[in-house]
Amino acid sequence: MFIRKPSLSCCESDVTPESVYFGRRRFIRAIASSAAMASLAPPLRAQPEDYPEVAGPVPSWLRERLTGVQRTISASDGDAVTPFSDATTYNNFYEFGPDKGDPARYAPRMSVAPWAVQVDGEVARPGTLSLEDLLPTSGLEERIYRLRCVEAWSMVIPWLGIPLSGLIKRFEPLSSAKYVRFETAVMPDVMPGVRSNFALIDWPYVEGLRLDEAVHPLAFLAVGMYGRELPNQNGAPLRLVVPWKYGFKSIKSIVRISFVREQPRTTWQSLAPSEYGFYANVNPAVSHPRWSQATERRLPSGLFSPDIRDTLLFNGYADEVAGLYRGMDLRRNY
Ligand SMILES: Nc1nc2c(c(=O)[nH]1)N[C@H]1C(S)=C(S)[C@@H](COP(=O)(O)O)O[C@H]1N2
Ligand SMILES: [Mo]
Repeated sequence: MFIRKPSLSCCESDVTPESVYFGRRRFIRAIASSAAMASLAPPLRAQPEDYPEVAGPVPSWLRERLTGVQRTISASDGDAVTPFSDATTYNNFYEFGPDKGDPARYAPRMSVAPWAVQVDGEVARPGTLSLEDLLPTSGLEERIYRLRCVEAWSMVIPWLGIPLSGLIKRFEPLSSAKYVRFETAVMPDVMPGVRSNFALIDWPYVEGLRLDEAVHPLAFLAVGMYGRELPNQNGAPLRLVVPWKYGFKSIKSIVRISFVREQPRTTWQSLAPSEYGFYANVNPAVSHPRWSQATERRLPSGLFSPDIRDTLLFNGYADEVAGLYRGMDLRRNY
């Protein structure tokens, strides 16, 4: 999602040879039941000590809650987890710059403790909560999900966090609440991308979901990954993970959650409405205007031996989420 003024341009998938569009069809096998889960070859659970320090000091209460997370739901179809070093050095976080390496370079300067989240709009219980109050004292889960960027690359990441639905229920949305809107922190002092405004983005970065999407059991709020806290470049201390949608929906470093009546204007949709929609459901049959979405490059992927795979409808989570879009024209609602 590069800017080549005045329009946005992606370059990654332009190099994908057309021949690979006709690859093998994979069967969709996702998070159906724990029995089905158990039959998948589980990836090894990551241990925190396997990974180097990439963030500032982490509050002890968070460390405590992150350790001892037992339940692991693998909805990655048994695919290998992407190495930590790739997931933390190849990032999109435009606040820190346009290059994939910029977030790892600059985001560690962001201070994420203490952190507060404002909750407002059409809810019975609005307020400003510290991250500590936002998280349950126990019962964090691990979810291993595929992450598919609209730029046609993908990873498999083990997140730690909570289902979004539980949090939403706590705020008691009113019947007038139809959408949930999320905002990222704006910290010009430590965010070169915000200062330079190279991307023409009207900060803060905004994302949104329909309320029924937001309470779907797969929608997740992550506070950690790979058995440890979130590195800043991955959206510390709190980021959304919506595995059936393109990665830009999974907004990072959230400071505000608003319950609203109207469909929110989201960042990429505002920048290039013909290229990035509100729904942004992963769909191999609906091309981006400038490149195909039929296949993706699974990272890490060598230049001369790219790991090209067929993209799956709803990123492989169709059995779970297709019902949310019954009767909708997915081509129009891209
Ligand atoms: N605030 C904010 N959130 C963001 C982005 C961003 O630029 N700013 N990029 C999005 C995009 S395009 C993707 S693919 C994912 C990447 O997440 P990762 O770096 O943890 O892999 O974050 C998403 N969340
Ligand atoms: Mo993305």
